[in-house]
Amino acid sequence: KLDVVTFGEAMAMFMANHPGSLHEVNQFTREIAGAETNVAIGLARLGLGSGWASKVGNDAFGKFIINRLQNENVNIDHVLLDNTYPTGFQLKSMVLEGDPEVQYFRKGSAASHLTVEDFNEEYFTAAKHLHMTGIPLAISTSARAFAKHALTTMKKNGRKVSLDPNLRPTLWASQEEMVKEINEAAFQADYVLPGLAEGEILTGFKNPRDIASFYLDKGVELVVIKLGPAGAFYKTAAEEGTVLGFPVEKVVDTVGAGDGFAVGVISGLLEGLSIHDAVMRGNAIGSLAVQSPGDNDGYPTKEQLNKYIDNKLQGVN
Ligand code: KDG
Repeated sequence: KLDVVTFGEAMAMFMANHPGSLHEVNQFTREIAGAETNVAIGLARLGLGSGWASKVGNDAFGKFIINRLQNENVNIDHVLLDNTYPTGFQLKSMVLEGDPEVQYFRKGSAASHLTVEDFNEEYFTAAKHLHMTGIPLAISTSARAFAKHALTTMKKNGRKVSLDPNLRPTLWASQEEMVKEINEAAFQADYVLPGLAEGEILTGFKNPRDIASFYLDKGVELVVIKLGPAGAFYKTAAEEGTVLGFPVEKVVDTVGAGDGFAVGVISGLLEGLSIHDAVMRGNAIGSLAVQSPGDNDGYPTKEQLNKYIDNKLQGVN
């Protein structure tokens, strides 16, 4: 039984085992990357029915991704195996502070060959909720068509849709096209979850309240703007507020925090929490994510999450 479905490109990820420029690193650990698979894994860890639809190459990386998702209890009934195109991969550096360097090897990947014909309406509409990001809109025209079709089909069937812009300027031909395409999709979504810098690029506004109003005016129900360590700002037509972030002693790797945040917000809203508490759950998972090296290895089970939130609220570490 699916609660949430998502789709996109998963990659094998080689994470540097020591700091330095990527071209100098000799040792890497293989992991799985992909914004949407991160979200699918995070939701499944919390016990939700979570499905991910895509295409992977019929190769070692594709099999690795499938095995990982199976082990994480993510439904992969609509992951297609492609005999022609390969699974993409990426390298990620280790940094002592700031964001790591990421280099992609994904052009022409199996996932970028997703087409509208690969879309399975029955599979998608079996879920209550679609989570999508801006990345499939960027990787190819056929994947973009798939993404738009998924979004309109889910809306037509009365399902909720959340959209994380996940701006990846290097995957787009121009900033203008990126802004236009992502906003067009965001206007159809129910929940829009940008980072503050992303919101500024997409709307031209600097203030979280103005960024949120830009989307609310277009019919979006809820906008949540990620403020990094400061937490997040949320706004609907009826309410708004800021939820403080969870303090973190040592940031190990920032990638995957935004996806963890989405896991918290989506699962919280599906479980009927107030917006404030769902955003707090997002902050909690985001703060756990930055404390571990992989994208998704810090995401908690339900029990770990509840314990973490309770301890933080009581001021215990
Ligand atoms: O959000 C994390 C992602 O950026 C990472 O897993 C890789 O999906 C990815 C991408 O395309 O950048």
